[in-house]
Amino acid sequence: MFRTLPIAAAAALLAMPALACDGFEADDAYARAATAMSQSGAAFMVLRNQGDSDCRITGARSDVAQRVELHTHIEDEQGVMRMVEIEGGIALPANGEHALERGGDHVMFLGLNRPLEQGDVIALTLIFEDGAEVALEVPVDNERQPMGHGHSHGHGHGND
Ligand SMILES: [Cu+2]
Repeated sequence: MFRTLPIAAAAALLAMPALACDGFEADDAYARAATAMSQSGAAFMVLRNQGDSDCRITGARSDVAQRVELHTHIEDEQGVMRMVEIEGGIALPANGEHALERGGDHVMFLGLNRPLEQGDVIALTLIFEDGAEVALEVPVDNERQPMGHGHSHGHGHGND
């Protein structure tokens, strides 16, 4: 009885069209680099899945950087925060959301092809597990302060 379950599941998958992440939406997206000389930058946004099925973002690309990775921060054994690639991508449960924010998960631009200048709009493509892609236009906002740090009266020293 149980032995037949995987086959039934596979058949059900085949019967369904390969749907993209239907209810996907990216809100409040912005990109930044710490300085005009930075070789890397990052993008932040709120990822929303308003659809009824789970989906997963497994990659991204952009013409602004040689490599684009999905990153998160972890604290290593020495208590130092490090950035690492998110294994398996970013899961977006049905009717759920996931924030990409400073100090947390983010889209990382490695090897910038050009500086991220205030007011620029960059193209960013998110790639889903099923191969579907969503193209976003992301404004560069180097002046944006991290959430939860209150209003800074200095000149931001971005360190992420
Ligand atoms: Cu990173």
